[in-house]
Amino acid sequence: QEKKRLSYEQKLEITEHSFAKKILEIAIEKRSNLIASADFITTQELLNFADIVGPHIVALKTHIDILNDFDADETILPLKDLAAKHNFLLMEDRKFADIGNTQELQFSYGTFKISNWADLITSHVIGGSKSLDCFVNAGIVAILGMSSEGTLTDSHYREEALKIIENHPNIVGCVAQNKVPDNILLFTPGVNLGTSGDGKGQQYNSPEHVIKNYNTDFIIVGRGIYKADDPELEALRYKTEGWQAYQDAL
Ligand code: S5P
Repeated sequence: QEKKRLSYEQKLEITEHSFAKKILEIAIEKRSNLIASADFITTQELLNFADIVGPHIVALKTHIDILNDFDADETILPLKDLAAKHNFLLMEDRKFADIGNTQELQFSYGTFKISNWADLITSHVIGGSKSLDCFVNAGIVAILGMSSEGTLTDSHYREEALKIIENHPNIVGCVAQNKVPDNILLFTPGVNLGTSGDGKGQQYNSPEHVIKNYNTDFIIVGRGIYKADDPELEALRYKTEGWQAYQDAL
């Protein structure tokens, strides 16, 4: 018999990191494994979207540096309120990729002061293990493999990256398009029910495909939801499909 995946409850027991525990607790409570990617260029759209899909998601993933009108008071304060109101985590998809000292500066200073508000941050591991020591008081979601066509994250890269990911205490999980060991939470983007690509290299699979084949813990959906005519209805559809696929895999 094929080995079944671990449940979120089982993962909660084996995980050490406080942000890994948090996202698992939210998943169990909301019966959701959905992360919405909110790739908006205005604060108003970002906040509206967060309020609408908030009840259905475990985390909202941002690219805070694409906002045309970012303002700490006008953007971050209401966003934090919405995260508290609807109980979701804030995941800043910064994809750090530098030496430790530079990442430390990028994490806490400049316009966005990510360390002040992000629960989870994404980071490449290309700078080596020590470069990740700076990410304290947040959970790192490390980039193991990318979803885009022609990515350089080949099997050799991923093998070496996984050694770093498995051994760094600040890491809660990774972004990948393949199975990973049970003690690392798996976040999979490149999820869309309507299309197989975007003409710009992005490659899509269904929630069912990634959850069944990679044992994905959390699906990350961007345009599939925020470009829909009714984003709330679409969020519910991805949430339902994602949860059903998870239950079927247990
Ligand atoms: O390999 C990756 C890693 C990430 S974090 N592929 C991705 O697409 N992402 C991000 O997920 C990407 O930056 C975008 O914010 C989101 C996917 O958006 P969509 O509109 O293609 O669903």
